[in-house]
Amino acid sequence: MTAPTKHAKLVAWVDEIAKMTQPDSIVWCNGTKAEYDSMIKIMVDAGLATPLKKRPNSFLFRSDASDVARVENRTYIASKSKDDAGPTNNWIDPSELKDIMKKLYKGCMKGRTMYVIPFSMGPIGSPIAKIGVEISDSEYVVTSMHIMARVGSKVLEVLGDAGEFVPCLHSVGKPQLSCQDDLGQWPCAPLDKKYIAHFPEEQTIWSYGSGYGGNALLGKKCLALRIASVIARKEGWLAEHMLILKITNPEGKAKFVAAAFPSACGKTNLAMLVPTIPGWKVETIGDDIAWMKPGKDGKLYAINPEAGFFGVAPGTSMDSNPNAMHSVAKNTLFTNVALTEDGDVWWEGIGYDAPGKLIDWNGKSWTQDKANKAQAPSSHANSRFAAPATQCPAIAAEWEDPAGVPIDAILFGGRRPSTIPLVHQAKSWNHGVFMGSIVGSEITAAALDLKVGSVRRDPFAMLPFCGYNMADYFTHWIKLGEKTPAASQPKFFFVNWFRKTKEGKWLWPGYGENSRVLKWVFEQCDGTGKFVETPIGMMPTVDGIDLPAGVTAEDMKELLSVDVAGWKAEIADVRAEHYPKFGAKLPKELVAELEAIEKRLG
Ligand code: GTP
Ligand code: SPV
Ligand code: MN
Repeated sequence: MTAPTKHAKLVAWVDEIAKMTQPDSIVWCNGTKAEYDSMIKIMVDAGLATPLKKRPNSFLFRSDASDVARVENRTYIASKSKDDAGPTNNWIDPSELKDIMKKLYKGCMKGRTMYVIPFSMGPIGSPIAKIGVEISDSEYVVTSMHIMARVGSKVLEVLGDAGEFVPCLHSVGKPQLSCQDDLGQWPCAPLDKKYIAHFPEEQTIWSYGSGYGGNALLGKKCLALRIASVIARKEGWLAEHMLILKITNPEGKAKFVAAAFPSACGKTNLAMLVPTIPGWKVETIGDDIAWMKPGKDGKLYAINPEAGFFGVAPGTSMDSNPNAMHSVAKNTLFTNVALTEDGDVWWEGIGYDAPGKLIDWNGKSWTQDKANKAQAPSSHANSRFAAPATQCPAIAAEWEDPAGVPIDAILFGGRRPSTIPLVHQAKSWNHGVFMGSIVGSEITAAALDLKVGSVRRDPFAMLPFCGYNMADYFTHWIKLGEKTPAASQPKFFFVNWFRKTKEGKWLWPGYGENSRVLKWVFEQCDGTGKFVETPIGMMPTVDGIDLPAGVTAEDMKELLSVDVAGWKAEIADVRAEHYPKFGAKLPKELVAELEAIEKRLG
């Protein structure tokens, strides 16, 4: 196929990669529905995709057991200097890594088609958007990119013959086989051959051996977070692992909230929340990534660079997240959930019992056995749906506005069964940066190689996604605060929906009831909230947040009190274990915040 572009650099790169990977043919993707349908047909014929009778134009995929999530220990920031990757990233010398990967890429697309996927993160042609071109030998990647990014000929038009793009190379790493030859087996390489590599100085991404999510859809975590964070630091803006929502009070006054929670800690759910408080409205702008730039008025303006949701399936129900359920009613790709006999999907926490005999995510027959608490789940804990953002009934009118939305509040959060209260507010920008820098959360199934359940520090929910030295990232945030006039600064909050009782039950009902916390956040931004000063920051008074049904006054007191002993242990851990990782690069402002909170706790 001749290249549908006169962009010499792009054509030369595609040539070079084709010589190395030796595909049977090359297809330039145009982003049309016909193209999408033809890719789906290839995968259905090859036994890789199952059409879902109950959901129009929707398909189920089952991946390989080694390929169900991001793999953090196979993800690399290959900057020239190790110090630029910093203490929290995996680093290899870029030329050494390229040598290793070139050997793997050599001939790796034999028997397959090489797809060239031009995509835009952010509305096509908008000054805030970034263009990437992904080369991939996976039809699953092509169709998923159609949903998650803006793909096709229009992007090439904007690129012209000399526009800038981020080259993103991807292979599933299973050479000598076509999609048909995969015999219905999800193609990928074994774990020790998987590499998710970033070359920040060249702004290039090389991914090998995985076909799943953030490892393979390179516009998302690789470009829009790891590479974009490097660009953002240089240019004075922020690329963050944050949802963006619009909240409107009964009087029609709106505010915009961004929130950074680690993977599988509730961003999609909060972004699509249906408030339980009458008269309040929440609308979705983004559920995973925010690019925030200071506007002329000094405020941070945020856009969602994505075009779809790649959301966690388990736990999603008409009760917990009806907007997500409506979003996945059609045109959706499901991966690693269970299949029902009548051609629908099912997963743990979907809100009703499994109807009859299912096929689980491993492809085996599975019947629900409620008496057996140890029964293996039908769906992988990190099973996901990919659905177009336009299908969300709560999508905000502003969601594609290239100007972005002015952010009033930034929330941090994580899964913390104890110590961290339901909500507290930072006293200042730097206190907010301190809060972000110490985020801790129980590890979830969103990464394959980590021990689920143990608490780890995940600063700004960016631990797996910051493309440079995390200490420099903290400094970048501090400096941005210095440049932002006080009146334009967002307020910073820390939330925790995941407190548990001694018996292991949730202390807070979460989901739609989180609107009560959002209401207090709104009021604090407006100066009308009821709050008290505490050693850890501002907190709601006992009557500052209305009690949801089922939460006793005693529970609420526990949710809204400062556990001084717990906090002393928390802060001692920051001083002894967390902050020392960053050495001399740790900004002095954060040390000052640490000393101040130690003093306030007594
Ligand atoms: P990524 O896509 O990995 O970045 O995840 P996310 O941060 O968007 O998390 P998501 O909203 O998909 O939620 C992950 C899991 O947490 C799901 O199983 C949800 O049902 C559950 N969850 C979300 N919000 C709440 C909440 O308020 N309370 C409780 N108990 N669980 C929640
Ligand atoms: C995450 O892990 O934060 C995700 C899923 O959003 S993935 O796209 O696979 O990174
Ligand atoms: Mn995420």
